[in-house]
Amino acid sequence: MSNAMFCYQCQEAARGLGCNVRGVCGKTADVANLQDLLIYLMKGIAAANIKAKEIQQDEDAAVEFIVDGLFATITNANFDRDYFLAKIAQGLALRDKLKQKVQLRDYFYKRHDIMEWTASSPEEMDQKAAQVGFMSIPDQNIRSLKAMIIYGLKGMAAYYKHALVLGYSDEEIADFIQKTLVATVDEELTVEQLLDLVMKTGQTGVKAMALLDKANTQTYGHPEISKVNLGVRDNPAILISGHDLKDLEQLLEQTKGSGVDVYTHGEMLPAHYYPAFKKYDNFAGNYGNAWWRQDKEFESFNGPVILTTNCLIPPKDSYKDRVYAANIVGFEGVKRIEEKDGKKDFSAVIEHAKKCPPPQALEQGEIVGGFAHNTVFGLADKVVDAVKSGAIKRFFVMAGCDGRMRSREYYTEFASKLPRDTVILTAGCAKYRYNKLDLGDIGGIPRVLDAGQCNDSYSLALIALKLKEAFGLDDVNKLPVSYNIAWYEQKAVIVLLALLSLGVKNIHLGPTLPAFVSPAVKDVLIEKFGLATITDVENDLKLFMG
Ligand code: SF4
Ligand code: SF3
Repeated sequence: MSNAMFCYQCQEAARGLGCNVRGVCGKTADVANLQDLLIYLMKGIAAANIKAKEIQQDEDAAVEFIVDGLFATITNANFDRDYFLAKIAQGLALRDKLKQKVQLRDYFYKRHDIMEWTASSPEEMDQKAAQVGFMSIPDQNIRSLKAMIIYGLKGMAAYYKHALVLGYSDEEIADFIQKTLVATVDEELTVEQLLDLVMKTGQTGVKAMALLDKANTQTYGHPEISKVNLGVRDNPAILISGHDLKDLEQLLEQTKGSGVDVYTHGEMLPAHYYPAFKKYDNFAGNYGNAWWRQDKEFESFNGPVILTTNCLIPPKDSYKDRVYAANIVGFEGVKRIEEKDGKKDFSAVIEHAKKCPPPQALEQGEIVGGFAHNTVFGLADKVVDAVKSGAIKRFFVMAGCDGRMRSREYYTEFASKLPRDTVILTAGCAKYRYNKLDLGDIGGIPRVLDAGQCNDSYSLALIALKLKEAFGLDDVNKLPVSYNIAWYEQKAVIVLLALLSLGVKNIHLGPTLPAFVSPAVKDVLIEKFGLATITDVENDLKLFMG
């Protein structure tokens, strides 16, 4: 098993370059390599499935496999070697089955290694895994663009998966993911062609986010302005984290009347904004903050914790036996909640909760959220009047992710020093850097408008487009809106590409630019889109407020 790896997919990449011994996230070298191998294998599955589609022999299982596989390789989703070994064995069988179906047909990748390689033991998988990562692409700029595309696909797959579990699919998105995965094998693609593919990834990202928005709002109603309790009650409880609303729905149904409360953590907070979940008396509130504080917060919660998606950090022994993983989440020794016929049985978690003391209070009070597009459109007249009267001078889109780095204190300081006639539009776990500051309101409009999870960033794009229409402008960039986005994992990559594809310019991305952006690619992004990073609060405020 190799103890060398290379991963530069997240904002915390070691030294701003990449992790090469062990991930800052805790991912071991063997798992990082197996994730690379899974991506490589999925290119072969996609190539065969695309060909099989021409003779109506394609498999839904291939799309599901690819979507899950991409999702499982997102930062802080799955650290489990056995998960990836099993997935790779399963994937090889799937690829070979598809190969059989299309064997008489001629196609470009027929003799390519993505179709030919095989491994029958963990050792052989480890060996192959060490050869197929991004470092196998010699040219730095080609590598950078292919990485941007693959990471964008990972984010897209995550959003698409959430739509799929709610019964919403889209052939165009599924085809795009497969074709684009295969395209990254093509050694002939030029920088220009890859840049074009980056933009197409962004455009399809918009479609995936729109589909998820439709799935969520048609299933659970439009988010509405809601107060969320931050304190605790005196009952045993379960904490649910990640982004999967269907898991939450099933948990609420199964805990109803059991005497066990349910609290949200991290990115599950916005679930409180949906009308469908308000009917559950035991849906008690939100506990804690963003993902990276889970090592302390899961400890003091006292009860079991369910991780439905990223972000999981390697659990401490003191609470590891209380952690349950669902869907694509995995960690060695952590119990799994399996799914049968689209249903999950949480009874073991509920029984576990009953034996635990109630959570220890971290804070008190309430926060307000629920400002997704439908709510904001309802306030549109008020907002437009406030802008016209000068009561609101500027909007700041501060969506994205939170993370461990000290430099992220910038976002708390930035939010608190923003002039009082500005409004923050947010989504994703980045909000925890300022959603508990008392920033007040402007004529009844709160100064922090939370649209929801990172999954709901689409709302922010719709709001910008609606404002453009309300002010009769021909270009979103003429709006009094600035973008100061914090990123961490690959869902933020697809959000960024989506915004770029919608023509949004001058986005500031921090706390640092991605390690996978090479200097030459960075120059292109600066020149074409005005992409920038952050400096210090005083400077940036001056710059943004012009
Ligand atoms: Fe490093 Fe981030 Fe990759 Fe983890 S996901 S190995 S922290 S670059
Ligand atoms: Fe957060 Fe992991 Fe990205 Fe969904 S939970 S925004 S980092």
